[in-house]
Amino acid sequence: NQLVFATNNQHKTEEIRAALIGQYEVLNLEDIGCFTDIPETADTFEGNATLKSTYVATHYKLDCFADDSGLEIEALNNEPGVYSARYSGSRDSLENINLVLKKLEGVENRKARFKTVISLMQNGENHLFEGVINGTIRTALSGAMGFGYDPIFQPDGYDITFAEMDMKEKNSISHRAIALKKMLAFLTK
Ligand code: ITT
Repeated sequence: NQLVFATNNQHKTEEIRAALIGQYEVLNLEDIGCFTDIPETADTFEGNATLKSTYVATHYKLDCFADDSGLEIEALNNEPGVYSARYSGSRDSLENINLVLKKLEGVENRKARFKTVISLMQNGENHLFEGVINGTIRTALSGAMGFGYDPIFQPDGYDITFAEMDMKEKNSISHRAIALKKMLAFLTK
């Protein structure tokens, strides 16, 4: 069983592969020979996930899914949101994290959530699945695992950040894992 995952993000590929191990073989864009930077010009997660999945479905005639995700911070009017990957103008995670920490300096409301929307293109139809996890933004980085904003995101009910969890633990609660479970339920029904 193969699934094509329309991503250039190696960390996303690793998390999805770990979650689907023994169930599906996951091919990413590199694996299907697609080296295009697919334009993500929509202003919603749904829109951008759909642009990525549609690109592969159209150009490669393959069913596939894509994940658009990001961090929404309440005190910043839900920024960085769809702009999470390049919030500071660069894709450098540390620069993006530092910008968030600077904007939240002295701010008491640290509430945030990670959101993933998966778009599954199957037989020309688009199916959307969403996953959300609530948490808070730390005042400093902690942990070296994961990627992106993981070192400053502490999920509710935990006293460690995503970056202090191994992939298995993150995959047991994350926004991406929740959306993925919904897609799996759809695929196996
Ligand atoms: P693809 O579009 O190729 O899949 P991308 O990195 O550009 O890869 P997005 O456009 O969905 O992906 O941007 C998501 C950004 O949000 C990502 O680069 C991280 O900065 C952040 N992000 C998403 N999920 C995350 C997670 O589980 N942990 C930490 N940061 C995350």
